[in-house]
Amino acid sequence: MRIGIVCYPTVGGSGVVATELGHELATRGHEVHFITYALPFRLRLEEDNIYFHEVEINQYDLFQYPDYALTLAVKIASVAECHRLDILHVHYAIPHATSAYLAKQILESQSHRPSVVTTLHGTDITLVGIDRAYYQVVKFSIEKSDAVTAVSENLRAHTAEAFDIKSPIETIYNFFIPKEQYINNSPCRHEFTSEGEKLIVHASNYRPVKRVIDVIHIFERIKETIPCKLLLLGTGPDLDGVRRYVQKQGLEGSVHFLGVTREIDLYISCGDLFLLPSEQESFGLVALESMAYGVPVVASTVGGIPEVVEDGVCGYLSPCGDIAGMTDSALKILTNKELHKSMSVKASERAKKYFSADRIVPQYEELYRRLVMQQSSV
Ligand code: GMT
Repeated sequence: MRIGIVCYPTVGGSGVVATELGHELATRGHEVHFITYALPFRLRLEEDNIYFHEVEINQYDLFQYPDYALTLAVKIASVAECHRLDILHVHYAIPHATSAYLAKQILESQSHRPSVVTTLHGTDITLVGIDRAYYQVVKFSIEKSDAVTAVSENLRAHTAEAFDIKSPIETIYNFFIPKEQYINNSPCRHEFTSEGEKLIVHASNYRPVKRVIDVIHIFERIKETIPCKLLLLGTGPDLDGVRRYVQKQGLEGSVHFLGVTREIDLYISCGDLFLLPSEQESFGLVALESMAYGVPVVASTVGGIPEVVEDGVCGYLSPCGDIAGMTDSALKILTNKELHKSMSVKASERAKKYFSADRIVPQYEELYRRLVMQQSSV
């Protein structure tokens, strides 16, 4: 099949999933066209069957704000026509699903038009989509897609209810492929810890929804009981506040700020525990990444996290904001070697069994085939 993928090219989970899906589809023989405003940061253009089409950002003086949704629609229409796309798979509803609808309208007179698949990732529904400024257009664009998927059962149910969607939304979970060289191997652990110290890791986009300050509060409490270090990956609006707090508490020697890195796997895989105390998380890709490397997760019982992290098996879940509960869970795991080992093994087994590319990618291929058949029978 010829498949167009629209996603955010930045470091967020939706862009990562879209990019890796594109690569998996390409290795399975499909022709994959990425359409976005910059090269997705994990895209390997040198690989077979992968193409990239850049969307221009219009800087016309009259526009106080760039009109990305429109230039994206025009680019989608032109790529779809030129490369006879069968499927257009857009990741993150805003504005991608709307631009896809518009592109299909532009192509109205064409005999061959792609079917539009919209994958909802989380904040496009729970945070931004639900905002009154976007609600109507998000509902409309979901309803006009030829198929809609959500990355967890929780997000599927939430979307159907919040947007009163009667048409089916399918749950297709995210997947993750761990890098062989970091499985059971932590080449850089010694850079952050001394003998006998535990390493706790957190990675996010430092938005309020991630509650990164809770990570620090939990870490402070763990540190009162056992020697440990904290590794913080990523960047975002709350990072400065976190840095200030770390300084105020005199924790600079115990907290490593690594910022944005392409080598996230290298660092996640060397942790003893991953902390994810988010207020909302439709899936929690980073929790899956940790599990795949055998790193147990302590997280909040929100959104799709319980579908990914099996409570008491691959880590522990507590209500959002329960600093004491998450601290106890973390200490339980970090002070009991056998428990840590068994959670580590079960976490990687679960990641492989339910969230591998081999399990998930065929579900997308099956969906695409269904749509292509429907289209050709019209
Ligand atoms: O976490 C974010 O706000 C970024 C967002 C994204 O687009 O990358 O993440 C969402 O999509 C990820 C991939 O499907 C999920 O793993 C995240 O849980 C989800 N974030 C939220 O729901 C807050």
